[in-house]
Amino acid sequence: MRVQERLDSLIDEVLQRNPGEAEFHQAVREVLGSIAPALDKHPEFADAKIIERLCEPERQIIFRVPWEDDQGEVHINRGFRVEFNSALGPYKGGLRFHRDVGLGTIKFLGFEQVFKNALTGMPIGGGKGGADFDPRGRSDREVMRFCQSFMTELYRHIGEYTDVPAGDVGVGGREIGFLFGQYKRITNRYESGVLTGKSLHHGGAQVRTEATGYGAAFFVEEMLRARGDSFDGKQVVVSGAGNVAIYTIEKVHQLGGRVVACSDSSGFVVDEKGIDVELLRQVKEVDRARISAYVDVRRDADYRAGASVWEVPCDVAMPSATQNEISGAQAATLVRNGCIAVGEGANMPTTPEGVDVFLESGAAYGPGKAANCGGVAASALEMQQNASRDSWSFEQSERRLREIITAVHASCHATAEEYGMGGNYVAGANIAAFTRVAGAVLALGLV
Ligand code: NDP
Ligand code: 2IT
Repeated sequence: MRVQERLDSLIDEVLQRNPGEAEFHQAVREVLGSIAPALDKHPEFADAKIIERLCEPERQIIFRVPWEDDQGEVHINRGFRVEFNSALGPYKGGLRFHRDVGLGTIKFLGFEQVFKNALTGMPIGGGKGGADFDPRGRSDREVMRFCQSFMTELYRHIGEYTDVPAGDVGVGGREIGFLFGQYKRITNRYESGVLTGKSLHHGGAQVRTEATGYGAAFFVEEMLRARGDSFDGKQVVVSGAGNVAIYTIEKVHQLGGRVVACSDSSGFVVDEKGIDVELLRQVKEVDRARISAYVDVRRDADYRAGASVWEVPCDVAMPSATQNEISGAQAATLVRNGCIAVGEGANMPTTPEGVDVFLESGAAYGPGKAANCGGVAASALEMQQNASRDSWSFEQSERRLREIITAVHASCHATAEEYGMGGNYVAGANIAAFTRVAGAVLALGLV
């Protein structure tokens, strides 16, 4: 059977074995659609059924999370941890708290994480977890009770050599603090390396908070540099207004670009003078308010409710909110408006139709597993500091992050060239990541 036919039948098998998990199917199709040339070169991976093994999580944990709100009403949520692959190191990946979370979402994120983590070159496997808990509008005390209940089950599955969660949508410094507090209390172990994204009080690392956004900006800078271009004078649109978006905006400004718009799930803000990061941080991180509050202070900025931020013309688009937030039509609008580069801060933010539009347009398109790997790479640096009871300066940490992103870009770029698909970062990222993780799986024997 031809390699691509074999991969297509594997995709069919994954779809049948995992019904109703549309986002997981999409992520599997994306990777298996790119790696045929790598299998041609490495028939040993097919003989040992490495791809079948990569598509089946090593372990999937689903649990009940009961908690009480401030009025004494009882709520029951569902918690997840999918431990996908540990060939390269302990399972590593974030926790997402969002009302739409289900097993298919966590599996897509865990699958992506395996390849993303392989790309970083760090010793980390891949996993993901979370809950269908909606933190919006909840008090600090409610969030604390939820986190404590969630950890009361999760603690038995994690550990610095086993599985190391971090943040994702809805899980930031506040939640990691509550989760670490409960882990420490239950286990009576000050095991800093069990979670990353901790505060600086508890063994957290400099630059972890900023790393995903900073890394995405560095990755786009590298893509532009490879074309003899730079951020200088570029108009940039960022979606989202959370952790990734805020630090993407900050770094793009430092690199010479101007971010004119950002968004949340209710609408978007356009500020032609450039988004004021300090104000955005105040609105989102301190006040925990909606983005519409930005224009209450910056009176010359515009807020548009219910509209898509991708209508705003830009040279560079940096989706940093959620999966499938750029449709084929929205990608076409971006390209028509002159967009020449896309760097995905979010995981799988572009639909397959949108990806085709970007690739056909010749834009530099940096897929999430490459463009947003700075976050998890900085988590691996946090684990390294925890293991050696050390802490590095901000400058040293940012320098390491920059080196890692430069190396990831070079690896994606060179791999695409090597396989005759120069400029295609989807192929470059998938093949480079697959080759590394497949080699590690194979060498462990049939486990
Ligand atoms: P945050 O919770 O800090 O912020 C999320 C932002 O995205 C908010 O502005 C939110 O708006 C918006 N958003 C979330 N879900 C949706 C949705 N369904 N529709 C529209 N807007 C939505 O999360 P992060 O910034 O950490 O994560 C953003 C993306 O980056 C995710 O895809 C995540 O997986 C990815 N990522 C995060 C990393 C990290 O280190 N944190 C690392 C690598 C990738 P609203 O408040 O209205 O919901
Ligand atoms: O999607 C991601 O890479 C993250 N949410 C960060 C994971 C981590 O372990 O730092």
